[in-house]
Amino acid sequence: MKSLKNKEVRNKKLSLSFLILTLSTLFAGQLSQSNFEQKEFSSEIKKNTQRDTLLGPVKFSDSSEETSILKKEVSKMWGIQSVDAFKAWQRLKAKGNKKIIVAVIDTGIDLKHPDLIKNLWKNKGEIPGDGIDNDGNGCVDDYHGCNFITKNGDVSDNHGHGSHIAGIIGATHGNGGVAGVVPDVSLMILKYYDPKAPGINNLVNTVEAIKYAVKNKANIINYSGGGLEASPAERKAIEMARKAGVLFVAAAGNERSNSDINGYYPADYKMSNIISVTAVDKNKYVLPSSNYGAASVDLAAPGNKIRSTLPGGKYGIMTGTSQATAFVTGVAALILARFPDFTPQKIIKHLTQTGDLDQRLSGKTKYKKRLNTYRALTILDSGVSASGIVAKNTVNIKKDAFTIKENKGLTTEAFGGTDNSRGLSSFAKSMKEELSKTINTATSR
Ligand SMILES: [Ca+2]
Ligand SMILES: [Ca+2]
Repeated sequence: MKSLKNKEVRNKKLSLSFLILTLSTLFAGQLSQSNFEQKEFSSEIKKNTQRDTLLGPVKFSDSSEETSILKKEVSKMWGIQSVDAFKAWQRLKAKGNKKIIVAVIDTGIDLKHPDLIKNLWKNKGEIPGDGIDNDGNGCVDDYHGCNFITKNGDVSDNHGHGSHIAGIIGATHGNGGVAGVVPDVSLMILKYYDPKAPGINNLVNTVEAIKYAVKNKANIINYSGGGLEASPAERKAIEMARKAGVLFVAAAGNERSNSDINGYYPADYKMSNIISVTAVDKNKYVLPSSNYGAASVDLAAPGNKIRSTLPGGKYGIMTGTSQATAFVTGVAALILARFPDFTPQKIIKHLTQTGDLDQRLSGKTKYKKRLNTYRALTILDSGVSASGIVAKNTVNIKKDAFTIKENKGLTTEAFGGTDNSRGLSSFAKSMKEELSKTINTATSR
């Protein structure tokens, strides 16, 4: 009976395993120089030890042109408004720090995008473009990151998902485009998925990307993807990240499913360095497509019709827990820039304890909290021990869980991110019907 029920749930999960994504592209805004000054890390830390706990209204005292452009950017971004990021940037001067490295494990990035070009991580051990693996790490010319499909530094994005996620996290401010949560940051681009490379094992590439991020001293890993089956190799890689003090921000998934019953991985490994994120809309309701779980999902963040960067210097809208995850990653980077000694566990504590309490999240997330940037940076220790924040280290691996492996009758491109064992947590709307049609091709990994 139970297995039958589980089977039904899984079938339901799969038949609804799509995510509504709308692309509406706009031409790139005029590139202008960002005037944000890079402060010395030490003075930043010193300054940031001052704790502002006043939660009054925002005052727009800065009338500079830069602020004026930023306000225009933010006016088109409901998510940024919703998470109180503008207040944190203006009042606390919380802009992040280039020393904070965020690994974005995704479809790559538009390396030339005016909003992203200044925030790309640089591998100091590698000479770009000489065709030689200078640092001997197995990836040739991995200057801004690595493409695990081609084993080289070509991390260009021919899907759009990765560029979108990178922009939510770390688009620079003030050029008239979009505003990232953390405008000063180093984005390490790790490409695990390419819609134009059929037959690639996304899970294997994911595991390699996690290891790369840890070895190259990323502080935070953003993983806006996942799959229905747990992987010991993936878990081991995230364990390696945990030991190295790397925070792992993971999408709860878009399976319309209760994650307390049906795991989605890596979000649901129940490890102390993983924070699982679901998505809310402008009206602060969890999206019907988003996974939820009173025990499994840690935090909610904006994930519906989110405006960010797209390949070709463009901008557009996407929806899903992927986007929500990127918001949380951005705020985590702001926290780390402000409190450099924070462990992943303490960052998770801050994110989950300081958010906006909302009963609409009851039964949907563990703490009924929605991400709030300003509060995460100003409210300290609310008396809950770090060990009380995350679930115990017990893995509920579903032995019979399965995932979509084949994509019969479809091109890989049309099928989006689910042709292998790890998929993106937001899909193009056009893929919706195709996914529904081919859902019965699912087999175990
Ligand atoms: Ca290399
Ligand atoms: Ca090289």
